[in-house]
Amino acid sequence: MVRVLLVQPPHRDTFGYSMPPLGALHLAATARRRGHNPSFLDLALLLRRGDLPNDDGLIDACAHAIVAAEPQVLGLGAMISSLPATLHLADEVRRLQPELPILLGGQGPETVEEELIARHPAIDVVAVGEADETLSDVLDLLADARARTTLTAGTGPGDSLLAVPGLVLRRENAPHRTAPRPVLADLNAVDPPAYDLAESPRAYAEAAGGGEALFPIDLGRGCSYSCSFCSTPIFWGRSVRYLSPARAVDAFDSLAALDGIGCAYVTHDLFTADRQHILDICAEKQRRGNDLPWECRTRIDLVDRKLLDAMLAAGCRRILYGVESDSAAVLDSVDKGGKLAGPGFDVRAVLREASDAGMASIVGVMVGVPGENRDDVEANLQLMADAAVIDGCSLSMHWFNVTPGNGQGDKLPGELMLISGLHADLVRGHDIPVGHVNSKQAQMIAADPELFAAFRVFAPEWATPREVYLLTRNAHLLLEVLPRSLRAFAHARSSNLLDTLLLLLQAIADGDHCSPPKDQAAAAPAATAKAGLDAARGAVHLATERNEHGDPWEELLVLQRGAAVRLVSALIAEQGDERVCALLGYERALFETDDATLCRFSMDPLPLMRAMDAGRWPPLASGPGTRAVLFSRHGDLVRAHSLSDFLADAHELPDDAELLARWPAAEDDDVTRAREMLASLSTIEASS
Ligand code: B12
Ligand code: SF4
Repeated sequence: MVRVLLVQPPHRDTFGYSMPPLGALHLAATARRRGHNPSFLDLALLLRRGDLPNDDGLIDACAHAIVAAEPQVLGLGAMISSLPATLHLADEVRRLQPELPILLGGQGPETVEEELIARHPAIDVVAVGEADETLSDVLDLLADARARTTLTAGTGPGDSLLAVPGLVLRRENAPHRTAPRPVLADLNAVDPPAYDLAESPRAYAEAAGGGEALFPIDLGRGCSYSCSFCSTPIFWGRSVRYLSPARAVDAFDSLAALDGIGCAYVTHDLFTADRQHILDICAEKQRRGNDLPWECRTRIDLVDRKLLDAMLAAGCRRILYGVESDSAAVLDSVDKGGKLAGPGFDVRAVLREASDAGMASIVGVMVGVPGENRDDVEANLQLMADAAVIDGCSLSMHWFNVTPGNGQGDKLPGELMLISGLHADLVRGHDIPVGHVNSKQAQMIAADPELFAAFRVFAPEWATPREVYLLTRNAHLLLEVLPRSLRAFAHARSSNLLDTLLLLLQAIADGDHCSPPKDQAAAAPAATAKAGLDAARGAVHLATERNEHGDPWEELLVLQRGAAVRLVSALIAEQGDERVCALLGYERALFETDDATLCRFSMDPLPLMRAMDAGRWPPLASGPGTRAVLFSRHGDLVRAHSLSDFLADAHELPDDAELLARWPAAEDDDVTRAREMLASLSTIEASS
């Protein structure tokens, strides 16, 4: 029996929620079944909750927490983004407790296991790929104290571990790879995760600042495609494996029993690969009356209306699609192709169909793909703007980067670069606040381009790295909230979305937000805009970095959504014409009234939208969302009205008292706003 401590190293997740690493909980369950004594320590959770110092003392504090738990074996699980912190942590633990064996696993070490063993002496063993049985095989042997001692001595673990498939370890000071371990043929044989070792979903949600607790659930693994930027098929294999429908619903049942659980997060990357299997899981979930909501990830060319309806009925409420690009050439260049890049496949139509079914979508796109040109990027931004007005769609945009061994880095190694002050999208979350990648980790990354390829990016030809950085940080936030205003503003400037967004983001980042008022009449709005900008800047996280010339470079590391919207709105308000400003007023109102993910589709001023649909002003490629609900906020009270009805009544009844009598829930403010809207709409319609 071995006391093994499985640790999630400190990192910040980037999506505003946090969850335990499911892999570690699976491994713990197997270790327990096989007679060992596992425990679990989530340093990312402790960091998030403020139980660890968020400064240069972080790694030291983490190492002490590990040693205090008195494990006989330490298992660290890393994503590639958390690899530098993990290696730093391993060094510190080794310094404090030299005889403690340290195993590394997870998706971070994928394909660089030898380099890790060769260059990081604190790591004794790396588990390759799926490690459900591997860890326990190692623990069985490390139950022998002598095996533990020889392992950490660095000269060789004795011959016993060499017989365990799926490892890379040190033998005579050189990396040695044991026999490959095939992926598990039957996922039903994997032990259900030991959720009892982790804190509750409620605790995770509270640490993330409230909101809904989203916990991972492992219902399937693997992907039969081979997109060249993606590590999934390499890690999990090119065959798709699932839990049986009965076991899948058992997993939902165990999750549903956890304290505070709000939603299950299906970890499989290609969940709908086997359509019939998903239909069977959904039917079984409904049959058993499990109503836990869930979300999943898949390709957008692997869903259809019947499947979406069945998933929705079984509680699925959101799907993340890696759409990546609206250009077939770009998709083909990264082998994403398939039906998605084929003629006749219409991403927007699928998103609208999902929306009609009532299913929310997240549209993920990449920029900075080698070979991509300005038109390709513009096409992606237009796709995002189209998606943003489809009810239930949200957006995500990533700077293309490589993971070692996935083919891309091998093809174009010379073109990868590390830009000081700018971190690859993969590591977003580490750089904020500054200190997550401390100087030791930054040196590690800079000194080892092979191991840390994912921290480097391709420099595209269509923009400077800084522009790509600003775009990938903020474009999805802005397009999600202000799709119509941004389009209208671009149109008014006779420009496109790419140049318009770059202009706005550069102006904000440079602090050059307000040009002098053009005339006296414009002075007041400009002053208001300036005050708005100044206030918004207070909410922006700033950090001082040095660029490659050593000059201080104050970079906007991230604009919080509210700050991004306020800053850009203020700029548009300053520079846009009356029509653009009216539209901006609507979208700002949508954003500020309530939950933006709902409201931005909801409060479409219908006459304006009709004008837009008809292509009269400004031209839109596709129609807007259709739900017409007006939310209004009064202090903490949010009330919903049917906007079209309310506006229609306001139009029909010029007498405020009559209107209020017909709408008892409405207040004077609503009436005033409706009158303002109608006035603005008639101005817009008249001029369009
Ligand atoms: C859930 C998830 C998240 C969650 C939480 C992750 C967590 N705490 O574990 C959140 C949303 C926070 C997240 C964030 C990010 N994620 Co993520 N995420 C996933 C996802 C969808 C599921 C992970 C999972 O639970 N898998 C199922 C379990 C069973 O597998 P597993 O954890 O890998 O564990 C197995 C092995 O790795 C191994 N193992 C695991 N731990 C250990 C420990 C030891 C000691 C040993 C021996 C073995 C071992 O054994 C396990 C069982 O076989 C994966 C995709 C996927 N399908 O795996 C992406 C994935 C892990 N994420 C990825 C990325 C890129 C990110 C982000 C960088 C995204 C971004 N741009 O911000 C951030 C990074 C956050 C940060 N700052 O570090 C990549 C990682 C690529 C890589 N090679 O490392 C993946 C693979 C997606 C992809 N294909 O691009 N992510
Ligand atoms: S991007 Fe999606 S479809 Fe492509 S290999 Fe990765 S998981 Fe499979």
